[in-house]
Amino acid sequence: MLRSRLVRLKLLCVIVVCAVLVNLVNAQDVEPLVIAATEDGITLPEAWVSGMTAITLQNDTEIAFQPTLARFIDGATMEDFTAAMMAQDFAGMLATVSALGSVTAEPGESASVTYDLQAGDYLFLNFSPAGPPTLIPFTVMQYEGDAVEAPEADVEIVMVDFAFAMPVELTTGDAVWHFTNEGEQTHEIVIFSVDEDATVEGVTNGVTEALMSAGPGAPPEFPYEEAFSFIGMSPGENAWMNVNLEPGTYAALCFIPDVESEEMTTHLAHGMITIFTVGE
Ligand SMILES: [Cu+2]
Repeated sequence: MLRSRLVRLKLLCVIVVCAVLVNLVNAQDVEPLVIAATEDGITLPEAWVSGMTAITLQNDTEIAFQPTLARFIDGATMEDFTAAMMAQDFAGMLATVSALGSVTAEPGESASVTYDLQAGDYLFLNFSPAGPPTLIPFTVMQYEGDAVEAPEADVEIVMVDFAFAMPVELTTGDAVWHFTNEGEQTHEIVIFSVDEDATVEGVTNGVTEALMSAGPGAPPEFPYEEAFSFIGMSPGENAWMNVNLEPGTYAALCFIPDVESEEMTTHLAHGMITIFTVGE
C-alpha cells in the first residue's frame, strides 16, 4: 500500500518536473514566425500571440521586401487607415496605427527582427512598385504562458524628437541593436556609409540636394551607399535586430516628415543626424 503510494508520488513528481521543463523550453526556444514573399503573393503566419516574438522575412521575389506591421490604436479601423492612405494624408495614417518599424529582406534573402508584440488588431502593409499595396488585417492574441525575456542588447539606439541617442564609436561584428522611439513622432534610422572626414553639414547638404532633385515618384539618388535601415517606428515601440557593420564612418539619418510643420519638413532638416564610426 505504502509502496504503491510512493510510486504514485514519484510519478506525479516526474510529471510536474516534465511540465516545468516543457514550459522552460517553450519560453526560450521560440521558433521565429515567417512572413514569406513569393511571386504568387505574401503568406503570413496563421496564429500570432503577444510577447517577445522573432519574425523572419523570407523574400523569394526579385524586388526588396520591406513590409510594415502596425497595430490599430484608439479603436481605429482598416477603413480609417485606407481613407487616410487614399487621401495621401500621412499624418492621418500615423494617427490610426502604431508602426513597429520595418526591416528589409533583399531579393532572395531573409531578414529577422524581434518585437515585443501587444495583443490587438494589426495591419500588415506592403507597398510594391509593381502594383497596388497589399493590406492584410490580423489579430495578435494574448499569450497566457511565461513571458519570454527581451534579447540582451549590445547597442542602444534611442530616437527622440529630433535626435538619435546612440554610441558614436562602435566595433565591427555581430551585435544586437535595440531600437526604441522615446519621441512623440514616428522616427527611423537610415545609415549611410560616408567619407572618413564627413561632417553633419556636408552630409545633410548632399542628402537634401538628392531629395530636392528627385523627380516625382522616382527614388532619390543619394551620394552615399546605404548600409542599413530600420524604417518608420511609432512612439513607444521596441525592436531588436542583429546588425553587423564593416569598419568605417557612417551617418545615421531620419527622413520622416515633421507632421507638426506645415511644410512637412524632414526630421533631418531639424538636425536628426549623427555621424559615428565602426572600428575593428
Ligand atoms: Cu525622426
